[in-house]
Amino acid sequence: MKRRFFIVLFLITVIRVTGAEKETQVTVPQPVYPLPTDRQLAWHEMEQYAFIHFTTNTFTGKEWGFGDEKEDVFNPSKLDVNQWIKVVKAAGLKAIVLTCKHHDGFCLWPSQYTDHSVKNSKWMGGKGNIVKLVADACHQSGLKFGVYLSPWDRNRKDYGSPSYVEYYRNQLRELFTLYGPVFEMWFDGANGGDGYYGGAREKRKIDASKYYDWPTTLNLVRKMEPNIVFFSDAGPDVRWVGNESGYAGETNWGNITSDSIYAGKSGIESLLNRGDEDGKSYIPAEVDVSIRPGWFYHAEEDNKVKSPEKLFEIYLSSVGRGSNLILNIPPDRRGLLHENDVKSLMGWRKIIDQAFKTNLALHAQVSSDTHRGNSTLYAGSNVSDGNKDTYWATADNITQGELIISLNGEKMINYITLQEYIKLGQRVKEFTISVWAGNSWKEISKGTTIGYKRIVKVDPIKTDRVKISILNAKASPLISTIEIY
Ligand code: FUL
Repeated sequence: MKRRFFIVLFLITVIRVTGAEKETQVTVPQPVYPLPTDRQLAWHEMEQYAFIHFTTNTFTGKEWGFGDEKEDVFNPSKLDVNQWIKVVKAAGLKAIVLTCKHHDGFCLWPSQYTDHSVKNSKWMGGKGNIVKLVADACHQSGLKFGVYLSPWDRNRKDYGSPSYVEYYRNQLRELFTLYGPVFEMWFDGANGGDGYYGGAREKRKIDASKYYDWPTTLNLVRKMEPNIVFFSDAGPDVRWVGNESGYAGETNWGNITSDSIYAGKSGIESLLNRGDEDGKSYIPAEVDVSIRPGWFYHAEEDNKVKSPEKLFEIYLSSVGRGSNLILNIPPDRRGLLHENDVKSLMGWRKIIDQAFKTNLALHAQVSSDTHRGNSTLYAGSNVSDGNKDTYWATADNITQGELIISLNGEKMINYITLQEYIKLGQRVKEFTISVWAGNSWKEISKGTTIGYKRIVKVDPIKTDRVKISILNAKASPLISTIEIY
């Protein structure tokens, strides 16, 4: 009897010890390469910001200035950068990327390397500096500042020869030393060929992949601004999404192989739009789109400003598909964001605030059919704890799993937001969403990739339980957040 008692006690202890060991021995999931860098992760968190297109085009009515515009035409009558900041902030945008120089070559700051700038315009008697005004106002108000400096320059006489590349680099040195910090640098891939070119008025063709010698230029900027992200067709930090209409692919991988997408190559739009599951680098897409048909302000487009509803649709197909949205709002000839644009932006903000007001999943009870090492470290509850650094994970060999979120009673649901813990690589390839419909599960949506964020809009439905099923993944799925609205 006594012996038996000791054997039972011994067994209980062994089971307890192995249980506890299991808990502590459970390993962190292996990364699935390629991984995002810290600066890309910080960029993801920004989600949406403003693009500001402003140059002589605003006053000549063009979209692409030829390069022969007189400096005098640039003359905003009531420029107020603080109005821009106020609107941008109220719209929930986190930064401004400014066209410091567009293809026409006119510089919005008094560059020491050219006369083709604000210093020779009538505006403020040649003493004005738009870049400084915007950079300072952004930094003072907690917005980030980004630089667009068109590589193609239709004004410069030496465009196409090596001295122009030196000119371009000198301007970058100037901008980054005088107006930083800069969070993003936008390298436009456009190169239309013809231009003024110091009076030559001819067509010039360059081989974009060689002429600019990008590695040297990027190195130079990176030294001045180590945390900057570079946008271009090919990255290296952020890629173009392949269209200017406001949507990333329904399937959207951050991964892509960059040597297949160098700037200037045509026919790669759909690859840029969707990325590549097996891509060798992590280069997520940024969605650039204008609130108006054109990138620059034209009075005749005052009634063609995108509606709040259209902007919300764009939000769902950009931020809602794991990309960042850079929304262009061009100032008018007064130097103000036009009333119609402001009205649309405020309406858009209202829709977003309304749609994502109460997260029904926050701190909700979550159960899963499987989780890594049976450890609470990787339990389903991590997706509803409001902490993006904890996540639900399965064992290494398991690429499927279910999470059931119990709501506090029956609720009407419209949107479900899913996020992967992408620090260890993007993984999910296929998922479904179901709701409990009285006595069985009803599938209401299915999708492919999740990535940094996926917002799924569903037909409004009442339920007290939502099930997320991961059907396929590159490796064990890691889900950090589920929100339900
Ligand atoms: C394009 C440019 O040609 C447009 O003018 C605009 O700047 C847009 C953002 O990029 O490539």
